[in-house]
Amino acid sequence: MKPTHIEHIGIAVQSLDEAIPFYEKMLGTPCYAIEEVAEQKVKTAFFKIGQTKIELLESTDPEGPVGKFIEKKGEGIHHIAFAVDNLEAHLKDAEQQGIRLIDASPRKGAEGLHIAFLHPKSTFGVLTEFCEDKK
Ligand code: CMX
Repeated sequence: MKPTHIEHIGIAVQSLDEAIPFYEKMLGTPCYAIEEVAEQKVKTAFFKIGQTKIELLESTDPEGPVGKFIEKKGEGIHHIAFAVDNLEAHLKDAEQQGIRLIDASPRKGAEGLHIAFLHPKSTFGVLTEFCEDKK
């Protein structure tokens, strides 16, 4: 496994309407995209900081992963995403090292990326995402 960089940091928020203006001011850059990912039961908003993005996540369903996270832990950092060149190979490698996979094979995430999550119980409490941009 050898990620190339931190692709994004996901932050769970109650309300994008409240969080977007705050982050625009704090980061000094506009939110450049808002996208609903129905399969993940979230609405996302993106900011670019150098090579890395901040992804704000608002839940669209209390039973979705972000809805449950906020209910349990409150707003805050939800996951960290590493960019990789060969997602399938990284997943195989992770599995061989005994890391518990949430996604055994890649699926489509926001911004057309191919993504897969590793379970936080086998990554020292941090929900970890690998993502690959095939464009
Ligand atoms: N970070 C760290 N720990 C987390 C966590 C997170 N984001 N989400 C859940 N956990 C922990 C819980 O605190 C709980 O720990 P305890 O057992 O010690 O209390 C444990 O994981 C189980 O949590 P749960 O609330 O019972 O939730 P589930 O097991 O049903 O689901 C998880 C947890 C991680 C498997 C699920 O959230 C998941 O599949 N996540 C991946 C998909 C995702 O998060 N999508 C949203 C982002 C999409 C995007 O970026 O586009």
